[in-house]
Amino acid sequence: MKHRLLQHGRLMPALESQLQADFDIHPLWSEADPAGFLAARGVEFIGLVTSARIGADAAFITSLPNLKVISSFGVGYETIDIDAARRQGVAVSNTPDVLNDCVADLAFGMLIDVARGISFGDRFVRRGDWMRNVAIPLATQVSGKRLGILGLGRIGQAIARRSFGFNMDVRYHSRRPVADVSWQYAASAVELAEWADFLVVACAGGPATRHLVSAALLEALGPRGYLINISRGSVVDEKALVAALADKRIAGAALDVFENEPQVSEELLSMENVVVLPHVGSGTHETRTAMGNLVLSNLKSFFDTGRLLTPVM
Ligand code: 8YV
Repeated sequence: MKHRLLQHGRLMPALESQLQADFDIHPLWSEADPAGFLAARGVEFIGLVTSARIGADAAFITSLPNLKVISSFGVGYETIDIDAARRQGVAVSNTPDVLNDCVADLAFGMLIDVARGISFGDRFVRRGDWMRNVAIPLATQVSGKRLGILGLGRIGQAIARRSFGFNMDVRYHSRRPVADVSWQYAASAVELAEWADFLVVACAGGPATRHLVSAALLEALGPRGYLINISRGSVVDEKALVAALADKRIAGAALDVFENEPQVSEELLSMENVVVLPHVGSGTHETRTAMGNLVLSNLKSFFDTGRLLTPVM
């Protein structure tokens, strides 16, 4: 007999097909009245498949009284109420590690883009400014500069390693110093920003890091400093960021995530020294396939052995 699972939100077609083949899975999005459906039939489900974007809040989890396991697509799990899951004895897994390289690649690409003006140069050529002999502004060199990393987890370390080829000096700030790394620890996020030429945000989202990139931190980053965010929009006080960019109190920003995504403020869209991307840190065939496989193998492992491969707690 196949295990009865609920799917919260759409997933990649290949993953949806495999879930349908392996499980008795019900797509909640097909319900006209999801709350009514959960009230009537929530008891049926022992597993939930969701994603970092959609998550599962406390009310959602309690509407599934027989739930045993949540397998989530994505490394971030701030949208899942872990305390509620724990209270109900529900095991939760995410998809860490398989996306480290992919997200770190993009972070570095964004860093080079905003410093060297790759997206800007592309727009410049396409709109005919080169032909019209418009002066080409000089950019900022990347090699040899100071790279500050906010959050030296698995992704942060993959970003730090990429700096070797660019001969950059790396420091980081995390909740606490990380053992067995050679990069210097900065005592605070503001101290790190003060030192850095490029500040890459790679910490987890959620209430603990909300607006860690504050007006004061941006002030410390300064008019020659660049902000790169591949973590969560919530980490950056976006109003403060827009104000700092508008007043040229920082040099530029490259953002893959936003406070209110998919909405991006008109101010950010109008700035030439801002690179904007649609939350695609893990968005390659290779990585999304690996994430999907980990969603499946976590479920298989849980139902076979009672243990998840990559539990979040
Ligand atoms: C996901 C992400 O693509 O892994 C995460 O936490 O933010 C992305 O890699 C996406 O959020 C999955 O829903």
